[in-house]
Amino acid sequence: MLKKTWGMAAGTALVAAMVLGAAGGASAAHDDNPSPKVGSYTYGLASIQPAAVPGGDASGTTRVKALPNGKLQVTVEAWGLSPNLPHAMHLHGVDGPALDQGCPGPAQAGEDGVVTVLDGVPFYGGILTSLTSTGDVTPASALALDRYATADADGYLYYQRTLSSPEGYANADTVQVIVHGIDFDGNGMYAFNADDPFASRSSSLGAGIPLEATVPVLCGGIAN
Ligand SMILES: [Ca+2]
Ligand SMILES: [Ca+2]
Ligand SMILES: [Cu+2]
Repeated sequence: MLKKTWGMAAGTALVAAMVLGAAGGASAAHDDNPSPKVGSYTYGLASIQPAAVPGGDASGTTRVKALPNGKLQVTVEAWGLSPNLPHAMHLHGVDGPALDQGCPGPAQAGEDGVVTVLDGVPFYGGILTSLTSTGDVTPASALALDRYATADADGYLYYQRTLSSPEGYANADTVQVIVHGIDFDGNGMYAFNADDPFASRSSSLGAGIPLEATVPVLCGGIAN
């Protein structure tokens, strides 16, 4: 389980490194938008990691629904995640005019063989909204793992929350939904394990954060 010490440090690092300003001017229409008042966008969530990365083979779906009252309902369903662990999830977006870069894939892993959070940023951008289950949803909660949905013993995760005024609203048709967290060594926690080739590594967000806690697993968006 998470240690509060690095969890807090992680939040700070994320804010410093990744927060983008309010999403600007996204106005692109979407083929599946059923009405001008209710925008509902359904995405498939696809695995990001190369096949050689243990625990990276997951799948899922998500629906981002802009309600007429200005709220945003986000639903995430996923299979094949690391079981019995919380999974940080965010709406990511690229700031500026509607611009969707799609999702990163195995090709973005580079020499270390893993697609880290920062490897994916050129594609999915920074964090617009933290998809926590309770409390704050700003980027400050990016790694508040005690408030994220937990996958069950089979690696199934369900999340639904109606957000009052999320930054993701303006970009509801261009955001990427990213699900994070792989228990590489299967020991039931996100932690450093010097004996494991993957669990021994640090997150791209900070040397004190285990790669396990932040590594992106699933990505979905309009470009999929
Ligand atoms: Ca990499
Ligand atoms: Ca582990
Ligand atoms: Cu994220």
